[in-house]
Amino acid sequence: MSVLPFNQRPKGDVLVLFDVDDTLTRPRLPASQEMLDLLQEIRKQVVIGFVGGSNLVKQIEQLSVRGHDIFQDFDYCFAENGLTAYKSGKELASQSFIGWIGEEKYKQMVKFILHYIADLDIPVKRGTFIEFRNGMINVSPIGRNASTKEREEFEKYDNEHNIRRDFVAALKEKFGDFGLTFSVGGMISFDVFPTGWDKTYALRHVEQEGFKEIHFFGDKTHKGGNDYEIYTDDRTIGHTVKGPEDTMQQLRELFLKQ
Ligand code: M1P
Repeated sequence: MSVLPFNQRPKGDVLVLFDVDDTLTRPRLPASQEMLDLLQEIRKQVVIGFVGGSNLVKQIEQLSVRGHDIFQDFDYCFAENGLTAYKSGKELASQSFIGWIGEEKYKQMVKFILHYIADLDIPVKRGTFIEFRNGMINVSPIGRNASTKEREEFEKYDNEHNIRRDFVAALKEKFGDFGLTFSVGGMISFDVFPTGWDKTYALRHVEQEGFKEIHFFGDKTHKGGNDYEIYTDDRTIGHTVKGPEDTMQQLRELFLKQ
């Protein structure tokens, strides 16, 4: 499919950014054909991108599906809140979490986290309790190897027993002076990154592009949710969605109705 350069699209000075889980797709699941088609439809007019908390591998699993390719389908790909960034398929320069925090502080935190998880009495534990990423670490008490069913059960259990809330409180108490943000964005884990490296980080990559409007669509736009900062940022027009169906409906209203 041939894609018009930004300045040849009717609204090439409008950027529309999307969260991934529960905005473009069901959490951790592939996008529907309907969603993928609709995104290409609105892309004929505007510039589009995603800003996910997850790493790029997971976004590829969710969006490079049904013969699609994220690098061809999205003008901007922002993984890990924009710490991994691509424009028109080309990688943009970025920073790293480990470079920022340093090995010593990181080691102290890993020791604490793994001891804390070892002592946690929860019904199920799997593997990969810390996922080391470019711009953050992701910590999961049950482990990232949990199956879809185990994820759902953990989320329910966590809602009753506040496992993640208490874990984050313990980390804040111990490492409050490290300048970190702890963000619960999904079902089984929380992200840890330098304060300010939330989804607004992605906006740094488009600052010089002169967009007149930047729309952001996300589901976790409430305070404490991982879409909150970019949703409330002065540079964006925020839209809260209830899930992929709602995103599609709002997109049709905003961009396809004449
Ligand atoms: O995109 C939201 C979150 O998705 C995953 O969370 P979980 O595995 O807990 O459902 C993670 O990739 C997390 O980093 C991300 O913020």
